[in-house]
Amino acid sequence: MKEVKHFINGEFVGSASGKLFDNINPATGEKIGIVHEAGAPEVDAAVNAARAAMQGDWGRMPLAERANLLHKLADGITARFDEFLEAECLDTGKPQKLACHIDIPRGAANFKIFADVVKNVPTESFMLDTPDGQGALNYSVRKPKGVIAVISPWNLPLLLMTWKVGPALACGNAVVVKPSEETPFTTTLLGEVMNEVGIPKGVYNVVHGFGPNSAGEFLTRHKGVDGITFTGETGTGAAIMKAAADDITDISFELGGKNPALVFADCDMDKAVEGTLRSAFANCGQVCLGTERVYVEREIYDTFVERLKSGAEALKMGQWDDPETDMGPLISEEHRSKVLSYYRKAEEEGATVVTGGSTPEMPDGLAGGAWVQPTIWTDLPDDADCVREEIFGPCCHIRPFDSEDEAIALANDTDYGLATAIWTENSSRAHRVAAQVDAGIAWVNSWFLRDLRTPFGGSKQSGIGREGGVHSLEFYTELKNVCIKL
Ligand code: NAD
Ligand code: 6OD
Repeated sequence: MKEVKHFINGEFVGSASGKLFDNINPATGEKIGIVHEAGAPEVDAAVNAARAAMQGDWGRMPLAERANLLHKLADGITARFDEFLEAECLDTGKPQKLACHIDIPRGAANFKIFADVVKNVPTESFMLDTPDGQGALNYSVRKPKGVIAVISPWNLPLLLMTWKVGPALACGNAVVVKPSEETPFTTTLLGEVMNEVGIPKGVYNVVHGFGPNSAGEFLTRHKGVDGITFTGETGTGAAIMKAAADDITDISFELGGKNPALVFADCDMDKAVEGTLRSAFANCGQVCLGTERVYVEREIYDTFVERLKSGAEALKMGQWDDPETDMGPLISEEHRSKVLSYYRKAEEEGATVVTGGSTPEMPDGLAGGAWVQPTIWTDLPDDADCVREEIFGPCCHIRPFDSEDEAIALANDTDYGLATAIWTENSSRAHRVAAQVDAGIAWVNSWFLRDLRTPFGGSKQSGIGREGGVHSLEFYTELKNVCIKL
């Protein structure tokens, strides 16, 4: 049983209140850890440590040295790959097949990429004409924003947390991270690596706890925080935005999605089926970029539905360390109740259940876990809740379309705008459709293929701002213009 403490000013500390909560393995339902819950004193201490780091060695460190440390940090994660892998898989139940290709390598890559990005950012300058003919030189200076609060979710814990901590540190900020209460392990383990590689004390701090009236809210309302970067549900984003409004604290939000996949008759069917199996069921459907709405051109609709059904039924559920396992459980019993309530609702709303729709029989040892069947529906009306609301489970609804215009209109008929996957071998169509779907990212003949130098984020209710590559500097730095009269 692990005891999970906060990581403040380079040290692992418990809560003054003595308040603890359980950490549950979602695959088995067993308790695997007890976690200290931060109150206002721990959040204060973490923010103060971060502020002191900004005023100390970290704040004065030359960029090249900082970037070098971030490369060491990435190497430190890789050196302890198996520990990170086990910690992440126990916390989430996700299969090692997924985590060893995505979660852990990205945890390291997120530090390397931003260390390299910041070293190559040019300084903008303009010469201004002046009446005396001498002119004035304008140039911009970038400064770290200060203390950044990072609030992260449970679905890709290390990946999504480092996706924010990487650019924050590369830009010279100090951070206080509040990981999801469901997944405290890897964020805490990263504290050990920070110390091992010599990141100065106070640069990376972690406080554990919940959202409202707990560590999350105390952090987002803290006056010592200069920026809040949040990944999670749209409703939580709204609550954090209200908290941030009191002090006009800057925000960057990556929120929910109800993403469409558009499958045209001119697609490569094998690729489209394989890609949609991943975009609907990877990580047990708990990926914000997942495609819970699948639109298929009518002439290939029946074949596609049949092939997706066979693929879904072939997915093997099991323990994280079984190399054959394709799909783990949902994150918690509470989340399973939510997903199962949508499974029931889909039937009430008139769905034909193509496959799944319930809970699977699991063997001894896994029977207490949060397992659900991968589920495919057809025949739901466009205004059904199951078509409009983010479910965040291994499920999708498939609906036929008859023209490109109809496909685009269906794709955009949503409050969200995070991602889309377009399947077509017609490159003109690919460009045309990608341009018209309202989404932060449009994948063509792929899904979750990420170049970390590109802008990432959502439109509409899927987020505010873009991060990735140089775009991350918009949030993690403050720009100042210097105007020198010559
Ligand atoms: P969540 O919003 O419930 O929680 C996210 C984090 O916010 C947790 O650490 C939680 O403790 C904290 N929190 C909750 N209420 C808070 C409050 N009032 N003040 C401060 N902090 C608070 O999200 P989740 O259930 O952990 O994650 C799933 C959601 O995240 C889905 O909606 C998914 O689409 C979204 N998500 C989006 C992206 C993206 O890039 N757009 C990526 C991953 C997940
Ligand atoms: O790949 C990323 O950088 C990213 N932010 C992915 C988000 C996945 C959502 O679940």
